[in-house]
Amino acid sequence: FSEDSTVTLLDYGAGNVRSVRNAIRHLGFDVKYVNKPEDILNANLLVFPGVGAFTSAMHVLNDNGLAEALCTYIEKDRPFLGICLGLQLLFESSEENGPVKGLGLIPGVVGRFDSSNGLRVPHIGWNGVQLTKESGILHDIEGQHIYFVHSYRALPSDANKDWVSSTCNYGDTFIASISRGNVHAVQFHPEKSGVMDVLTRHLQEDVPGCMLFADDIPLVDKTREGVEDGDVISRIQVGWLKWRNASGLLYDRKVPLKLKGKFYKMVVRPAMLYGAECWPLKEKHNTKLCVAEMRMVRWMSGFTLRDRIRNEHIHEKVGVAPVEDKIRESRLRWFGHIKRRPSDDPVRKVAVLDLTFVKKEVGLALLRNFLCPSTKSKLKRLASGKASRLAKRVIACLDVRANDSGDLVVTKGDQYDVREHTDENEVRNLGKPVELAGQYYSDGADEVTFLNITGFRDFPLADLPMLQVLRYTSENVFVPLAVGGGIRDFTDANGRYYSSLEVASEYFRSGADKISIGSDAVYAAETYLKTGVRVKTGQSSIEQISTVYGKQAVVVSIDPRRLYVKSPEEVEFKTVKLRSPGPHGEHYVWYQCTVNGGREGRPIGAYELAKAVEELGAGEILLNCIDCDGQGQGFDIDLIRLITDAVSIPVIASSGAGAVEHFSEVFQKTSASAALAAGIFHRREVWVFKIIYAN
Ligand code: 1PR
Repeated sequence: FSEDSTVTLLDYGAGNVRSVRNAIRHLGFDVKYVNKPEDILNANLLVFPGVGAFTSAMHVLNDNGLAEALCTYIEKDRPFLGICLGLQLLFESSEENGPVKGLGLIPGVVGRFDSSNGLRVPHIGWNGVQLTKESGILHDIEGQHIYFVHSYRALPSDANKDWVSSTCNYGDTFIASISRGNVHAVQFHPEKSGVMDVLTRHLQEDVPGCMLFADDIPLVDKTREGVEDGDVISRIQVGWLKWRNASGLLYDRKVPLKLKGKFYKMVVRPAMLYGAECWPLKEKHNTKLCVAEMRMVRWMSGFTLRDRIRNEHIHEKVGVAPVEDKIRESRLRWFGHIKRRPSDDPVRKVAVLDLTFVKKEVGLALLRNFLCPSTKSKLKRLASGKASRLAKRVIACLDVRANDSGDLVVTKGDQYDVREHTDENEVRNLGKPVELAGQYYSDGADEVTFLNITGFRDFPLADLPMLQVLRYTSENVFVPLAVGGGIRDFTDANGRYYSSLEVASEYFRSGADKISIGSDAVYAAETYLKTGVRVKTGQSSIEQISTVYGKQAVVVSIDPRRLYVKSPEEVEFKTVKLRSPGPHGEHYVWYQCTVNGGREGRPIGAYELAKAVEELGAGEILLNCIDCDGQGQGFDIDLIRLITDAVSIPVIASSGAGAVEHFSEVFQKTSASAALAAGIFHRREVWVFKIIYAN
């Protein structure tokens, strides 16, 4: 390897390479782009962050002579890192819009995930990998969750087993990474797998709620040794345990874990990444058995008690994590909170433990291992145990618009009304977009979504501040960024026509990983359904953008509102039977789609729209609900069930979160893949993100 700290980046202009560039720069390297085949042949470190669709990528590579140069470079075992499509293109061919020939360096065909058995495709979110051989760059991701977003995958076989360095499970076991010599490629996105230190940060502040804290438990090591799913660690060896209850009384306990007379056992579930369940083993003092039906996943929950307790002992004990090599740190400590359940006697509360492990920017560690091979440590042993499962995502949403003074602000409405009810009637201002996005990233959000809520009337390419927001945000936020608002065809005042694809491309170039289409998706679905024969014209924004950038990059944002009816026959759209009668004694509701920020109702239901946009090529649905927006009363479970049943692409539940429990509820009662919230995060009512749930 050369001492040169310049990384050559192969950008063929079909997606967001900005975040890869930013991640590389963040690690102290310069970036140079490939313009011609010689740039590849002369590279010292070549990164190929393939994004978009296989066919268009291969066209660009073939047309510019880049394909041949790439093969020569890789065959010479020069340092190479392919990301996502950058892995797939190395195989013989892909079924994506094909079959289409790939570079043919690795035996195998890239095929689509099989969604026929109820699997939601694309595979979007945080999943774990199993290392199958030592690669020199993967050791920091062992046992961690990392970010995937793709509909196609290559499968391991005898023919390619020399290449495969890790696998992941989603429906079937697919190739998560390949490594041979200096050539590496990963199906996941290291540049989007950054997770900041959640725990340490929050322990430096006053924390609302009670906390349990235990130090030096051996569970971490156990997990790393591959404890099997279902293993029981009945005696949790805690160094010490301190607990203040709601009245401020301090409890101090040594092993085994025993809380207010209840013992807990813990079942390790590596399938959920650090997941565990705990419940009372025995009852003492005749206390009613309270099942702490907790599922734990990555990170931790928010707090449910209203009491604010200053817990100096916790602060003192933990302080700032003594982490020398911050990137390597993947274990820390765990703590929990006391959760009051409505049915509980307030004196005898259910004690719930949340496991929390703090890890640091795992994906960046992988990039660093590739860029600075001297820092790499040998993988001591390969992970065993069962494969992990895709985790549910928690997404922070920032509704953005210009206020009356022209500044771009984060705002938040109640049922889409974002104005203060004062004499001035000003736009509610909740902060600055870049700052808040950075805050939510460091709080542990899985994704950040920006919605340019006046995009339906302002042309986004004239809205340079929004593009700037994306550019600045993507410099320091290493989780996926989605952006919506105004994605449609447009003719400006000078008569210049911009296709929705051009608009989306500008967003991708500025740092977006996904774009979200609202109003235009409604019109596209209406046109598509109107013909009765469901002919795809290829002209809609959904079709155009997903063809070039891949389905996984296209989200459709639905803004439905409830309309109550006495019987399903009253409307031609799918209705839901109400559990309690509507405002005028109705027994059914249908969800009418709206456009222009909820201002105009359209003759199409959310169910019909969801099905149509999936057929047109959307990869994900962001499901809002105008009635619930900003109300803090929980998600509309009926609506979410209606839509998750209608489609096989991932659905993001949105609107109405007002407490941590609402996240648990939506994940327990529906098959939503992610939950999005705005108000509770902006108001700092819940500020620890990684909510307690995995399947
Ligand atoms: O139609 O393609 O230009 O897209 C416009 C986008 O802007 C759509 O995604 C639409 O949902 C959004 N939008 C337009 N007007 C508003 C508004 O609020 N006046 N925001 C708006 C929609 C809803 C969610 C909100 C959740 C969670 N906001 O994004 O963040 O309801 O809120 P909560 O947790 O506080 O309840 P186009």
